[in-house]
Amino acid sequence: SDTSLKATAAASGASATERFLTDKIGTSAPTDTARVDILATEIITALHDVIRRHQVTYQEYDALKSWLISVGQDGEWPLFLDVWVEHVVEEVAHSTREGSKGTIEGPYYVPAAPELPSVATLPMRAGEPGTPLCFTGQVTDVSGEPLPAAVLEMWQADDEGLYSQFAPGVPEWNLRGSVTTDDEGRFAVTTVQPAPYQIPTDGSCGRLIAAAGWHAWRPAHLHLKVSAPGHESLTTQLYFRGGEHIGDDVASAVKAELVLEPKPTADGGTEAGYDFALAPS
Ligand code: MBD
Ligand code: FE
Repeated sequence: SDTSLKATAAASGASATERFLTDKIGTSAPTDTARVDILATEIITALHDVIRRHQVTYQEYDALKSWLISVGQDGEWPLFLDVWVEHVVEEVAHSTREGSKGTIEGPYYVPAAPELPSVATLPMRAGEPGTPLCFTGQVTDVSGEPLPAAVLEMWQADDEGLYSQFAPGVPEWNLRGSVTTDDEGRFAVTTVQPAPYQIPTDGSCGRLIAAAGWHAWRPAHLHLKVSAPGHESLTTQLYFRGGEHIGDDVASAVKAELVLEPKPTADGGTEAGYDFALAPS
């Protein structure tokens, strides 16, 4: 494929940083002084402990300083945090929540995607590459009562692993939509199977991965935000049984409950079902 169309660190990092500053600023209210004192002190102390335990050198300290500066220059703080930190925040936030499992949001959500009916096709290009996927299911409360007019926001990478609005050359709302469930809480969405996603290798996060001998891959996934009045919104992802990197997601965001069982269809496509149960708010 044409490497000029690959998501570069500069392009996707700058977009993800801009997105975060637009959507999330103001929602992160400052906590009280005592809380900041404890958290900041313990984080800094944890770093001191690593330096002592591993006898970190001045050369390594300067490499760290230079790398931290470059993460900001590349706009890759959203990527770094969502890949290596968010999964623990999500675990802590939702450890006792009833209903379907959530997982990390990641850096590529965009609010206000095109509104679609309960039976819909995600916006896509004519001849969108990839295996057609019919994704069906039902949204209920935790007792199994259907939730009509629940909203299922979906976003995903295309067959090349590119996200619209974060990779160049992809139409603005490609493979993004807000689906409303029918009066039984059901939906049926036609899309294409996403490809596994490789985080940009040409930026600071890529340099860390190469330097540490890790890999840069996430398994193929659908992102979802499911919401209904009177219920807690669910941010989650769904994966595909047997998909590459299901067992070694760089972002540690796979859970056993979130793996779809895709079945081939007569017309050469794939179908998969998933039901969502939302906790009361
Ligand atoms: C992704 O597509 C993603 O979902 C996460 C969490 C991080 C980087 C890219
Ligand atoms: Fe993703």
